[in-house]
Amino acid sequence: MSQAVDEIKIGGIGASRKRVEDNRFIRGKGNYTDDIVLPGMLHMEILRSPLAHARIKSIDASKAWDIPGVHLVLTGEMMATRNLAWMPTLSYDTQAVLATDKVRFQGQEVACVIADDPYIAKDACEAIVVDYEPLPVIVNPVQAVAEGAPVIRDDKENQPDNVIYDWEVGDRDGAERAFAAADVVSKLELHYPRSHPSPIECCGSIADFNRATSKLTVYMTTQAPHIIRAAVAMVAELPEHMIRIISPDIGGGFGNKVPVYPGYVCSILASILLERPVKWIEDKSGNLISTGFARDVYLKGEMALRRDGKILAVRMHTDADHGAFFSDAQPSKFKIGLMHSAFAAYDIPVAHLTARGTYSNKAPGGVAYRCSFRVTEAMFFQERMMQAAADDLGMDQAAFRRMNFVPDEAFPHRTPFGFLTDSGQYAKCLDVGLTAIDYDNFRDQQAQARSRGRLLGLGISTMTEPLGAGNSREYDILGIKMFDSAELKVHMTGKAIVRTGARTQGQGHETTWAQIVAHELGIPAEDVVVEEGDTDTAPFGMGTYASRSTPVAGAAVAMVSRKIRAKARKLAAHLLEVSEEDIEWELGRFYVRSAPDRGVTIQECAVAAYANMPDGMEPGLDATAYYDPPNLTWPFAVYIVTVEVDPQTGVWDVLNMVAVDDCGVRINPMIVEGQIMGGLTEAYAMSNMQFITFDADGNCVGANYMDYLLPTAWETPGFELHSEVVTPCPHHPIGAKGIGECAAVGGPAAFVNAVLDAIKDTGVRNIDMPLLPDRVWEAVTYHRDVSGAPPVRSDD
Ligand code: MCN
Ligand code: CUN
Repeated sequence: MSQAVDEIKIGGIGASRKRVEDNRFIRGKGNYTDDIVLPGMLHMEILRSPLAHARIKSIDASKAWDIPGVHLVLTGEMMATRNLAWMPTLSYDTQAVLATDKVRFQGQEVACVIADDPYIAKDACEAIVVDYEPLPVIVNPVQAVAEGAPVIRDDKENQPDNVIYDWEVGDRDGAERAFAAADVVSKLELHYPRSHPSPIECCGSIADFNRATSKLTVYMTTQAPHIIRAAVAMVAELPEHMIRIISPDIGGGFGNKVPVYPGYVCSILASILLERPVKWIEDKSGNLISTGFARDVYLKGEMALRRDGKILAVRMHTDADHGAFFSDAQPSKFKIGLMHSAFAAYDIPVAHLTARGTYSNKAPGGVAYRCSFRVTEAMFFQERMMQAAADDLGMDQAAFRRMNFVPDEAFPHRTPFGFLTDSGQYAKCLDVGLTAIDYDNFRDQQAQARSRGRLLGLGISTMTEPLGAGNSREYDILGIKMFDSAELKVHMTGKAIVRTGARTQGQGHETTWAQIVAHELGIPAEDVVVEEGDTDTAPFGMGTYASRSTPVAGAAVAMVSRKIRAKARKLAAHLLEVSEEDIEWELGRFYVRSAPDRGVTIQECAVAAYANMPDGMEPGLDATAYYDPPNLTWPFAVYIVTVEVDPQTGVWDVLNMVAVDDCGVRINPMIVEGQIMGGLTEAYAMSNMQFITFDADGNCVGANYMDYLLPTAWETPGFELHSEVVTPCPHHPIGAKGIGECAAVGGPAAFVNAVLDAIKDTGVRNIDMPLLPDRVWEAVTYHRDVSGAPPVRSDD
């Protein structure tokens, strides 16, 4: 009889284990960057530009220097003498650290004050006099390429205009032929507005340079400590071993904490100059106005269709507004991220995508916010286009999708843009979703309601998305290949510590990585401590974003556990006095094949690694694994929403929302559900209420929490989650696929599709997000599309 330990009881894979990190979080005992106080620490505040585009004629900081308690005032001019006025971005562009020649967006960093406390520093910022000469402002790609447009990046050689790149992928001629042969061509044009991650904790850093040891320690909110270490080594020209980046608890990242921000660089330089620790903590308006925006993409495209509903080809064009600096963190060779993952769920023979990126007088942004490199925009366009095409054909929304899905038996499947998808049961997921929402019945209700003047709508979004940023053949950032790592040390008592190159920001890695170790070794999850975020102790990794932790670092945890098991097997053979070939493994225990009662536990092997190893064996039981995934992971999701729209006010309410996610094997089902609910909440917020944009002068409109609304439990609709469909990832060691971003990526289209379905009789094809009541009302009342693209009037 098996004597294996019970996996669920020890908190292995499949156990909805409570999150261990919550023990400290719900007691208020988390340790965030702003909680850290170092002896002799000073405080830094940033002076930001009130104008979106202006020449700097002069900066007079003399009054700020005179304020008691001020230790240092940094300006662009001073940075320039140290070659630090500009820094490289993760997209091979440059970004101003502190402005020298011009300011290029409202909120841009102009000067910094370092003082005894943050209040003195803030007052001193206000005492700095900057003489600006206003310049014409650009807030969208049309203005950026207009005849006679001012050149925003006149600091750059070989930059005669505002175009950053023109890029294309796919088969132009093939698409041309398919469109010529189509029965129906369906078209759609829309704008995916800027959105903002708004984590509870803003960005920040505490730089601590020790002249005696020449070591620089930086505590900061980064999602990717090792990338930051590489960037600091480049910018500050310090050797890597003298730089230690520590990312303590993070109060939400959502992509906001991937880029390198000027505040980090300034606090580091200030600490080097003053030889004292310098803390910079961004405030909420600073965060909303100047850090890591997402999206701001204009998408248009068309679909070539056969009359029976078969999709023959897709063509897409995107205009991406990157703001004043191209600072996206993304795998460098794809200029528009993974936008070309669009339509991966559908069996489409040919596709072509063109993309142009332009500068504008807006904060740099584009890629961050639960997005996996532009996948959010890709899937939004895809699912809006699918609905428009089905409507143009007069076909049922579900039937049209089902007919075009990549069928289960077609994997591995090469998408027309060249990705390889490897697994999924798309039709089955759709069926689960349709049953849950009671599809046929709802369509009847909808027809009846319409006859009484009530507007009900149903929106579907189905998608597979590439999660897991890696393999190193195709993906790199700043030339660094995208793999990840895990180190596992099993102590003498069989307790263990695991470290990875990822960095949890709320996703629960401290809980789930221990579950992977439990699954592989039979060591109870509670006996495994997880540590991430310190470059002096963690093995090298590329950090957490693109939902890559489970696909890459999580895989490394499984692989390092297997290395430990391989060594433990040798120890077991020694203890049981048989040869290794005669040993069998069951969870938590090795035994002799011919005598299953004779066995040793993994804990007994751990003791032996320190106290009774065979002659010639290296003592200890620890290992490191670097994992380079063969492919991305491709989870699949079906989101279905029903809504009622009030034609008098344009207000819409969610009636029901069903989510069917297939992310392969779920390590911790409860955490996965939390991730989905969080993502759906963000999707709802983006589609319904979150409004941040720019007026014609480049003023950021909505950079406060009165306008940019965060839904609370009160506003958030209920979600019904389904986990019936599990298609293991064929190349992942435990069959898991990423999940962190799915719902935020696929969710928005379901909400928007539902509202447009409700008002279908008006002939309106598009309302740009957010679907604010006035926009919906305008569409219903005047039967016209409503654009949300900037500029907006300042009084909107
Ligand atoms: N998980 C699981 N089984 C799976 C897949 C994942 O149990 N098959 C678990 C993982 O072990 C992990 C969590 O779900 O605890 C998310 O895993 P994964 O999909 O690998 O995503 P990451 O850990 O890499 O998280 C990044 C992703 C991104 S890119 C953004 S942005 C985002 C998100 O996660 N930011 C978040 N979710 C967030 N959730 C919180 N609370 N805070 C953020 O800042
Ligand atoms: Cu792009 S938001 Mo997440 O990948 O950190």
